[in-house]
Amino acid sequence: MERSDDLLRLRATLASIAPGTALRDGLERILRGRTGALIVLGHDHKVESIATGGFTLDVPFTATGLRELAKMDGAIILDSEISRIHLAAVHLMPDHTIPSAETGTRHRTADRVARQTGFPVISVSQSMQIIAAYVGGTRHVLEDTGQILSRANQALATLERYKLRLDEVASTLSALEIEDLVTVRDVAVVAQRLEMVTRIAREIEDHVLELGTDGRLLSLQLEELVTGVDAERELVVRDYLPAGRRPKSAEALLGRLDALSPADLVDPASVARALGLSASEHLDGAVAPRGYRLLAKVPRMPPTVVDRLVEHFGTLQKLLSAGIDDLQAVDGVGELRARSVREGLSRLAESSILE
Ligand code: 3AT
Ligand code: 3AT
Ligand code: MN
Repeated sequence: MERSDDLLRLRATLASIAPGTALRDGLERILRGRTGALIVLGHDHKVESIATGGFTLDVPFTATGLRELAKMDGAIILDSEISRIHLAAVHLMPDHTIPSAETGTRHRTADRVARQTGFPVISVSQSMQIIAAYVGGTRHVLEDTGQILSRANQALATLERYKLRLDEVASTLSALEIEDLVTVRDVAVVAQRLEMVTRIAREIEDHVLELGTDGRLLSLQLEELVTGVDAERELVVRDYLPAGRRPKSAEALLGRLDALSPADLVDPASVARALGLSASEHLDGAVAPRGYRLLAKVPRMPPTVVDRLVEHFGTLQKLLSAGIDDLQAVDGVGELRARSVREGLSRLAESSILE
């Protein structure tokens, strides 16, 4: 998914200070020792140019080493990989004209150094007993595992509900597709549900990242709920890509779905517009799928063969009425594969009778 650079860097930083990492261990030790710290995660000439005093160490990074060095005043400079400690007890003098809303010399320095050097800076506040990460212009305060887990579990419960609803509307769509009764609304509702599931899953992914080794169970639960959702989202878009649009533009439409505001996402008409389905006048207009999504449910079907089948037949209805011989006319489809397509589609048709 599209994400801004700052956000990507924040995620990378949160991963490097998540529970289970040596850096987090060191930060926790500093917190327990009731001293503070100012730690720059990167070392180059830019950092050197604003650093005065201190000691050059250039030793391997250890959590205990970090804790000992934090007893001294000043900043600690690590390398970006967090494998070495370069300098300690350094006085940092970032450009004081860089605006910062932080108070306290430690936190203002952390903020300015992060903005000026582009490296993440971690502060451990002695007076407030909190760990914060400064990345670019953003500040992220670390929460403890329990707090994050309780929010993550709430999100997981929501995801479970969304997923149930998605499964319902998706199987309704399958049945309508087979009977050739699909309307714009049916497609929009499935796309909407897929998008909602994707968004909440992303939120949980952020929690998983921040939880590090404490998030392993959560990660498994998430994985189980969202397997195949990304693929399904793309297949729905390709199935109903307006005629005349090149297959490449499916990505652009996914981007538009992604960019919908929460208010627009709950409105099927907005979702339909994002999918390029607005030309079909209104939500009750009939539309027909190409067949990508249902073909993907046929076991052992290589994607290239799916593409060729759709290219050849054009619509799911034509695929459904194609005989073994018709299917064999497609490049790469021999008798065996033709039979498995035929049987696979028939089985899908039988199992998706509308209630
Ligand atoms: P102590 O002997 O510990 O009092 P120090 O030289 O070790 O002094 P610190 O780095 O511990 O000094 O800083 C102590 C406080 O002094 C932190 C901050 O509130 C204040 N301080 C230090 N440098 C400045 C500065 N340039 N401008 C404003 N306040 C400063
Ligand atoms: P706390 O929340 O009290 O930890 P603070 O922002 O109030 O942080 P202080 O002025 O109390 O910060 O300074 C605490 C220490 O922060 C002093 C020094 O070890 C470190 N520090 C502050 N400014 C700098 C700087 N420019 N370079 C290196 N270390 C600094
Ligand atoms: Mn202070």
